[in-house]
This record gives sequence, C-alpha cells and structure tokens, in this order.
Amino acid sequence: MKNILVTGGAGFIGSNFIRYILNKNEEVRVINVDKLTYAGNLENLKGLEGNPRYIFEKIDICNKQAVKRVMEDYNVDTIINFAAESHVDRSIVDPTEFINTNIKGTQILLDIAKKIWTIGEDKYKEGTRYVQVSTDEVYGSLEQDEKCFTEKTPLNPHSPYSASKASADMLVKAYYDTYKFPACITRCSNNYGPYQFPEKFIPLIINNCLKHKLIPIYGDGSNIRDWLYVEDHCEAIYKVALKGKIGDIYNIGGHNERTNIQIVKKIINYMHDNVDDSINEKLITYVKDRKGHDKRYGINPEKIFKELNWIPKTQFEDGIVQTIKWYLKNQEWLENVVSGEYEKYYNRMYKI
Ligand code: NAD
Ligand code: TDX
Repeated sequence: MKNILVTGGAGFIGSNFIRYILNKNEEVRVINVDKLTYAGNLENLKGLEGNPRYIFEKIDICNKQAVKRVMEDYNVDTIINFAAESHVDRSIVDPTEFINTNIKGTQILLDIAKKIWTIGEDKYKEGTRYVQVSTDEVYGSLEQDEKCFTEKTPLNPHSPYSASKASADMLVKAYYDTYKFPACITRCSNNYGPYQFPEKFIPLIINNCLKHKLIPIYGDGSNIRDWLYVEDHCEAIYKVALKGKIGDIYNIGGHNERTNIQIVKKIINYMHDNVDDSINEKLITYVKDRKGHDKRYGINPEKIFKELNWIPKTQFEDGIVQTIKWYLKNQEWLENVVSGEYEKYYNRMYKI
C-alpha cells in the first residue's frame, strides 16, 4: 500500500487528483493536507468521507511540527505538492502569502521529507518520491512566433506568483543537486474543468453568463493560454510520481493554444444556444490590462509524450462542453463559493 501525501487537496487540481487516484482503485491511501484558505473547499471532496483509503487533516504546510507528525503517523512515501497561492491577480495586490506558502512551505516539505526518508548519505528509503506541481508561468512569456517552452527554456517569471513558483522549483532542484533528494518537477499549462474557483478565467465567464453580468477581458483579449483538461493533468502527474526520472522536469500540455477572446466567445455561444438566448457577446467588456500580463504561454510536451507515454485524452472542444455542463449541474456548489469573500474580492477587482 502506497501512502501518498497530497498537499492542497481541497483546491481545484488537488481535489480532482484525489478523485482520480481513488477511482483508479489501486493500492494507495491518500492523506490530504490542506490549510483551507479561501480557495480550499471540502465540498470539492464530497462523498469521500468515510472512505478507508482517504484521510483529511487541516494543516498549513508551513507548520513544521504538524507536517512531521503527519509524515510519520501515516508512513508517507510519496508527496505531491499542490498547495499554493495560485491566483496571479491576488499576487499582484499582495505577494506575502505567495512567499510563505509557495516558497517557505515547499522548503519545509523538502526538509522534513529529506530527514524522514534518509537512510544514509544521499540514500533514501526505497519507493520514496516528491513531486513539485509547478507551472508553465515560470518560463515567462512567448512572442507570437516563438517556439513553445521546453524543459530547457530559461526561467523568466514576471508576476509575484510565477516568481514564487520559480523559486520553489529552484529549491527542489537544489535538494536534488545537493542531496540527491528523490524529486521531480512538473510544469503544466492552464487547467480547466470541474471544481475550479471562479476567480479564474473559464469559471468566471460561466458564472457571469449565468448571472447576466458583464465579462471582464483584460487588455484587448489577444493574450494566449494553452489549455489542458484537469484530468489529463492528474494522469500526467501520477505517471511522473510512479515512473518519472528522479531530478527531472516534465512539461505537461496538449498543444491547445487559444486567445482569451476565442475562449469567451466559445462559452457565450454555447450558453446562448443551450441555456438562454439572451446571453450574447454584448456581455463582453474590455477592462484595464493586468499589470505585467504575459502575452502567450505554449508548452512543448514532447518529453513526457516520449518518455512516460502520456498523451492528453480530452480534446478542448469536448472538455469545454463537459466543464460548462458540470457548472450548470452544480449551481449550488457555485452559489456557495461565490457568496461572501468572493463577492468582496470581485467588487474590489472589477469596477464594472
Ligand atoms: P487552488 O488555488 O485551487 O488550490 C490551492 C489549494 O492549496 C487550496 O485548497 C488551498 O486551501 C491550499 N493551500 C494554500 N495554502 C496552503 C498552505 N499554506 N498549506 C496547506 N494548504 C494550502 O490551486 P489549483 O489551481 O488547484 O493549483 C494547484 C497547484 O497547481 C498549484 O501549485 C499551482 O501553482 C499549480 N498549477 C495550477 C495550474 C492551473 O491552471 N490552475 C496550472 C499549472 C500549475
Ligand atoms: O477576469 C479575467 N479577465 C481576463 O481577461 C481573468 C480572471 C483573466 N483574464 C485573462 C488573464 C489571462 O490571460 O485570462 C487569462 C487566464 O487568466 P487566469 O485564469 O487568471 O490564469 P493565468 O493567469 O493564465 O494563470 C493560470 O494558469 C497557470 C493559473 O491561475 C495559475 O495557477 C497557473 O499556474
């Protein structure tokens, strides 16, 4: 039985990952450690209570004693570090928590795992593995005609969020280079799918369509993101955890670049045709651009295709419809997350 510590498992990707792993019905137990910030939501894991292969502990990864206790109590052999402050706009307003969780939290996990897993100089218990869930944003921004990011592209982060993620990656690299610590890094492009908090672009559009609210587009809407369905990301991370080469980096993506305006129009058209014909492109409103807004992300995933035999299963055209349908079916979930703190955040962010 493998004991996998998932940090940040009550967030968007972490909760999808936990469901993915438990549904695979393998010999694994998942220990979910989450601080439950505004982005963490136990509703994302509804139905798993009482599952003997699932344990939840409300813990901040910056709390050394608590992390050590959990690692020992549950005999953890694998760590997948999803826990992070993840929203670029919030990092622009105040980077403090991004430095704490994304950098210090990562170092604490590395340090405790190194101490517990060490069996001799530069030797670790068999089967131990740490996966750092990083992002394509650490590479910076591409021009229209530039080649996609490979694992060798130099790091050039622009936002406080991406700078904190790049710093964490450097720490993971240092633990491998210095101590041969058994770690891998994954760098994925933008995810979409069920349970994504509606501060992020795709669920924000869906929510605003449902409420007939204006949809804020930063700048002229020509910025490009490379979208991947969340379950495909989960599968890739699991492959890296099981078969990735220690010390290596794996880019994850599915060659699916779209401009922001293409995304908005796609969602509006679906909502117009299937939900309410008064939802239309008049909802689109251009607002002040994000500071330091990266122009384009594009991932070259050839390495994980070739070495770990991973390819994404969900085409964007299908994934986006599945995602919209999920939000339509789960409007109670949506109502719960957009009440309270979210509303205050939204009104502060968007004066429209
Ligand atoms: P999210 O914001 O939805 O979830 C983050 C989770 O981490 C929340 O449950 C939160 O409560 C928890 N958390 C925050 N601080 C913590 C702390 N100090 N201790 C314990 N738990 C804490 O984020 P997400 O979109 O699911 O992203 C997960 C990871 O994947 C992040 O590391 C992010 O950088 C990375 N990533 C995200 C995307 C994307 O498109 N969303 C793409 C590539 C990489
Ligand atoms: O209201 C909006 N209007 C708008 O035009 C919002 C919220 C976003 N945008 C634009 C900004 C980006 O070009 O949409 C694009 C996507 O924005 P986000 O959903 O905020 O994602 P992004 O900044 O690209 O970062 C995401 O992908 C990489 C995740 O939030 C990160 O956690 C991940 O590392």
